[in-house]
Amino acid sequence: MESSSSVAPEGEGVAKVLRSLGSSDPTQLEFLAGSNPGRVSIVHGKTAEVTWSDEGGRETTSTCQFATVLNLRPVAGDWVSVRDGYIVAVSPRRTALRRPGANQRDVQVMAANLDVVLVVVPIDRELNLLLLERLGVMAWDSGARPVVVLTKSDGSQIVDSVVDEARLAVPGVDILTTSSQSGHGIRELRGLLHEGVTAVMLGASGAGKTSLLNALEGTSEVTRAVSRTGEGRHATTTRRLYRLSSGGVLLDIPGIRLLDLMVGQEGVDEAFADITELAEQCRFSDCHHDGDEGCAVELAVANGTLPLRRLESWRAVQAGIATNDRLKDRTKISKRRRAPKPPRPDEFDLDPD
Ligand SMILES: Nc1nc2c(ncn2[C@@H]2O[C@H](COP(=O)(O)OP(=O)(O)OP(=O)(O)O)[C@@H](O)[C@H]2O)c(=O)[nH]1
Ligand SMILES: [Mg+2]
Ligand SMILES: [Zn+2]
Repeated sequence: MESSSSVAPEGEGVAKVLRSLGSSDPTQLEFLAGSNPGRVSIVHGKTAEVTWSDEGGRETTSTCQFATVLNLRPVAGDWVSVRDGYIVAVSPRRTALRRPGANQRDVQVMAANLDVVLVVVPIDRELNLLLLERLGVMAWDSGARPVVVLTKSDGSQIVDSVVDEARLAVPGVDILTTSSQSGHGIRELRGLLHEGVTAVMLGASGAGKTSLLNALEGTSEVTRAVSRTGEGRHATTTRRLYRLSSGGVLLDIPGIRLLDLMVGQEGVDEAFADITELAEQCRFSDCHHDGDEGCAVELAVANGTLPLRRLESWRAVQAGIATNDRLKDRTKISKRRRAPKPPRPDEFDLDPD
């Protein structure tokens, strides 16, 4: 989008529509002059469903084509400029949830402009700490605020100790427990999703994401009994934005597999704040925490202040980053286009297009 022709939306009617679409401050948004401002709720191949406002603040939801020249490929949650049934520009993304693309060389943006990433993990079976940790990293990487939602609490006898366990895997992240069956925790969750908040639910297939949406809204979007392995059957097959009665906006997306999780270094430092902090006391600044002399991290493991599992997770995540970096280098994507106020500028360079 050329900055010279970008304008903030005008008029209280328009602002009202944009707030109802999840913007806490419409004056911070940018759209092309001479177009209508809107938000993508769902993408179908080469078209997108967009809810947009005309100059008078009248709202319309319509299927829009993509202009031939478009700065980014639209995803659910994108703010877009609409003209004559076409998306003519995608506004700069404040935050974005990302994962590797189909051919492993791209990064796929799954959802844009999020305030909160709900990391949804069920606790009716043994808590999957590895998955929780990786989802936490991905959530941090998005630039939005992660909140862990431990679902299916009705199926656990040991909720409190599971919460303690989870807290170690995602230090500094708020944790909610919910049951879509009994309604436990749903009010607290609703409290997070007030006007001006856009949230996405990130979790494995069968974690109970769509059920949360239904519990929040009293709707009946399709959910499905989990198969024994829990793999390979997705009840939700598209990413769709829902406007909640609590005023916020919630994105339901298909389940993500452990295999799909990618990370950037920024998310890691926050997700592994315990290790980052200890690392400051390592003798060498480039310590690998792997047999290096004077390593404070390994010392902490040895004297029991840091669980070994944390260090092992950190190593696994580092190995993943090294792989991703090599892949990124191969794509030779320029670092020219940067957002004006970027929490995560590199996302623009990595969009597959
Ligand atoms: N006991 C219990 N079961 C639940 C709860 N929430 C969801 N389930 C069940 O778990 C299964 C999967 O729930 P979904 O909401 O479809 O899961 P999802 O995360 O949306 O799955 P995908 O759309 O495939 O990603 C369904 O059979 C739900 O009835 C809960 O709080 N308690
Ligand atoms: Mg679902
Ligand atoms: Zn070290």
